[in-house]
Amino acid sequence: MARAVGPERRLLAVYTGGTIGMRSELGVLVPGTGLAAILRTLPMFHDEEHARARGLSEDTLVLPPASRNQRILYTVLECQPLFDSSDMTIAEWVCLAQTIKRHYEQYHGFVVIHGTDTMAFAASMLSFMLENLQKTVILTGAQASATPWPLPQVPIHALWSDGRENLLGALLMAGQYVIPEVCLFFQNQLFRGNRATKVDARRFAAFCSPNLLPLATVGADITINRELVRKVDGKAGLVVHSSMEQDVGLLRLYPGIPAALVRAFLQPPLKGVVMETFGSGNGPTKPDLLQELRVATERGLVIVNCTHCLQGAVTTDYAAGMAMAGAGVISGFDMTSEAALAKLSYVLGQPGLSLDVRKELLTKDLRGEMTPPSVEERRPSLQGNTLGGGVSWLLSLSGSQEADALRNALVPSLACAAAHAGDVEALQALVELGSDLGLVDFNGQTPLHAAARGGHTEAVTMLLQRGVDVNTRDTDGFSPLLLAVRGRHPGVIGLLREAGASLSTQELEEAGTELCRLAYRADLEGLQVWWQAGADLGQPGYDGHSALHVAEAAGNLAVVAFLQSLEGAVGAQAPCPE
Ligand code: ASN
Repeated sequence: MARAVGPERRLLAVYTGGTIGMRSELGVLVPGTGLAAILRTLPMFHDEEHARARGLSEDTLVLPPASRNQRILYTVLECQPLFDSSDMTIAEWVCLAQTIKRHYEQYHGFVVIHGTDTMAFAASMLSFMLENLQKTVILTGAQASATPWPLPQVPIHALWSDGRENLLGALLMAGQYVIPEVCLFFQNQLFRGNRATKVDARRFAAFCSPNLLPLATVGADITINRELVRKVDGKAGLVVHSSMEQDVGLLRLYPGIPAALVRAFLQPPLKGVVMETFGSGNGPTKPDLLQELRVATERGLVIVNCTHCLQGAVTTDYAAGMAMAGAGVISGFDMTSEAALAKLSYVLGQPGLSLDVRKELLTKDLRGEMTPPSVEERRPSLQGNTLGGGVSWLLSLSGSQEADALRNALVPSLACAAAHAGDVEALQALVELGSDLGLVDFNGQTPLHAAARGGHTEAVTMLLQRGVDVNTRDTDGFSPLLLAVRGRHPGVIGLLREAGASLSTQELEEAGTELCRLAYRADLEGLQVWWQAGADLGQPGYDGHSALHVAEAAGNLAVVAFLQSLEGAVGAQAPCPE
């Protein structure tokens, strides 16, 4: 961000419509043409004397001097047709972005005069469409004028119009400063466009930026929050992304929302949805609703979770938030719904990307639109060790093919480490980065093996919900179930059995000797977990003796009683859970 230098700063003001230029027709406000002609008659917007002395062309207006040795000249480009912003769509905003691109070299900065109703959507869309912006783009407009109804004249003429102050402020900010972002100026505050949202239908303070301080505040002095303003990205030229996906939608959950309604909404041709959830990203945990979400995300529909609260971010603090993540819904952190919708449209509109890459992009801050939790916050249990530090660094990399390849190679081992530590949050972070938790590490183990070995029921549940195969064998032929038996984790064994896990013939045959050893040592608990896993406790050991023979010979009466208590004693297997 810098103070603009030079005796003359040229701006293009693109007038798209909105209350600022509306006229009253049959008692209602409709977009009005001729804004430039009106501005020409208002001394605060045009210094006719200077224009004549300077020999400026008819279409160029000039502000009275705002500082010594600098004049702000501007041209109003009136769109045809003009819109109440309620009628604006992605197509109009693409045209707007292309207009800025067409005039990019001729002007130092741009002001977009827009209706307030969808201005936050417009600012968010433009922020993604305009990449490598090196010049200031500011959207502004007016609230409904406070002039008694019906309006005798256009609001910018009306005595109580906020439009004059807003437009003048936007022209001054864009003329005097280089703020290489899409911004929104309203009521003396300059917001990052994709952080702003409309919060009032009548008051002049119509917008706020709930999760980011204003970039600048205008009072007797202008205060710029320099550390917040984005830095220009080298010398890269402006790129306009016109291929925005139009099949994106916004769904607000409410208590008791029927699963059938959610299903109806999530149908093709929809490709992406911003889902507004309760509080810190929580939603109903009804299995039928979660099932609809899961089916949709598995079909490739991208769902981004945004809180419907004005302030705050999506977390997985609650089971009700974790359930959303478990259904494949991506966290939108502290994005406004407007920004999330625009980002979805941009990310899904990019040609030639895989679904995983698109999902990964959605979790990253692309235009200052969100504050993702720091890597450390996301993976608390991986802090403090060398693997965690290195991997955190790698996961934060993007853009280079080598970095992506390296990261993909490390993800299975990292996922296994997280699963073995029972770190569901780290597993979730990997999911949000687009990682497949069903991939195997160098031992042929999936994270489910690691979670089972570690006895972590929560991690096992999450992995099973994500569809990790319950019967995968590692390079030694071991299943997650066998590792849970060896680790003596009855809770995990129960979950795996419910999910359809069974010991293989090889695992069962090899169990005989182990069962005898346990019987000899009077290890009742050891025998019980084998039984719970579905082993035949009558399986003979290497010398043909069964566990019961060994227990009797060793005089281990409790073991004998246990083995005999199993229906028909030896030979019985635990019933498989339904
Ligand atoms: N309906 C108007 C619009 O968005 C509201 C306004 O600009 N204040 O175009």
